[in-house]
Amino acid sequence: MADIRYTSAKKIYASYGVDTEAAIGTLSAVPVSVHCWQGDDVIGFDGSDSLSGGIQTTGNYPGRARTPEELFADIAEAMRLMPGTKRLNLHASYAFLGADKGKVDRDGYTYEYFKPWVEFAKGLGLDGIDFNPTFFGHPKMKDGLTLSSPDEETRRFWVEHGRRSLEIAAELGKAFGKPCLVNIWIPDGFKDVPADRLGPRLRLKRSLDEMLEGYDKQWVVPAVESKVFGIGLESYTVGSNEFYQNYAASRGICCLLDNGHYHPLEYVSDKIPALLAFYDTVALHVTRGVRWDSDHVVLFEDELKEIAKEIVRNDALSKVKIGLDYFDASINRISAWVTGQRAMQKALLYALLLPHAKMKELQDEGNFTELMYLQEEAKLLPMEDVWAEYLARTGCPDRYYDEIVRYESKILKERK
Ligand code: RNT
Ligand code: ZN
Repeated sequence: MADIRYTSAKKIYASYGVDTEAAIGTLSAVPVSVHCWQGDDVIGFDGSDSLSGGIQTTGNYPGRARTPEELFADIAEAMRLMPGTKRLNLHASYAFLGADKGKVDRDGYTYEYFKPWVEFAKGLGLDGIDFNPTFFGHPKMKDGLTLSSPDEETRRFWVEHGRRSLEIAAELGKAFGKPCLVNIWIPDGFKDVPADRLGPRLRLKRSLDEMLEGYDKQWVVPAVESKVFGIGLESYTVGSNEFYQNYAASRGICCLLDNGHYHPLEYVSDKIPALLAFYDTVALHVTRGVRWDSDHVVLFEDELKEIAKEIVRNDALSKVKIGLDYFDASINRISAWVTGQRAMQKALLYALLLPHAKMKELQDEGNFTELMYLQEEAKLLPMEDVWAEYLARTGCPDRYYDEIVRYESKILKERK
């Protein structure tokens, strides 16, 4: 049955000039960086027991991973249900400190503390590890500030954490023979009307320059992530979009666009080609904001399709680094992980199955009537059959909900 359906879909797509075999082949090779933090509500291993820094998880569904062992098991289970090429996106707060816990702080982290992750990721056959210094969930944030703090000791602590993170990332890159993306996001901002908006930005600029001095250009790709506001930090964000775009452009590093980090009528799908006109690399945090930067589970929705279309039709699959960033604690966390990753994969497949050359031609000819007709036709083409074939070839179960239920009743239920 599946065979018949795929054969028929292949023919239908071919009649539009689309090669489903090529689409499946391309999709299986695109790396998607899967965030480690969906499994434990962004808490980490290094001492924090709650989230701070303007971000929040909501919900208290049972089964949160409370230990490194539990998180490893959950990631392995989730990844088993995720088709395609995967990388692991790690935060520094997930360091294995062992006997050094309580003795070493984030300004003293080294690659040693992350070796278990490397072994783990290699065991799962992952493409590599990406890394994030963790500038939140820590007592050294002073008055909500880290790299932009006017307190020199605080600022230096975080600069050192950033430097250490870049060093760790170089080792991670070498370990997999692929560059490691290091995303810099800081929560710094103010709840209420600031008295000085420039000062913090000048300090952030200086801190970033100090952090990035001499980083390993072969193995590390640094990126900066802006946002509009955080919870409790509504009036001012030091690391705004304009700040980071100018910083990245002037320093030859990369921008990371999180699609929850803009005003609701601004679209990251439109920002991708704008940046591709100037940058070789653009990084993404794919998320889903509902009314605010809520980090809901990514779903197969219009804006996600547009994002995927901009990556695919601009031949930018190797230029755009796709990473996931959502955290839902109100449903089974493994299901949340898998659903979001599959939505990203579906969106990429959707985009890979569109007759882009023909559509561009119609646009350039000014034939907007036929373009609209074709865009509407394309929406109902039998992508489901190609998706099912893709899953079968990657060995991933089609109906993964049964697997979620099994793991929940066997493993998660035991976590009281
Ligand atoms: C926060 C940013 C940031 C974090 C992760 C955990 O608003 O999106 O990327 O979600 O680093
Ligand atoms: Zn993000």
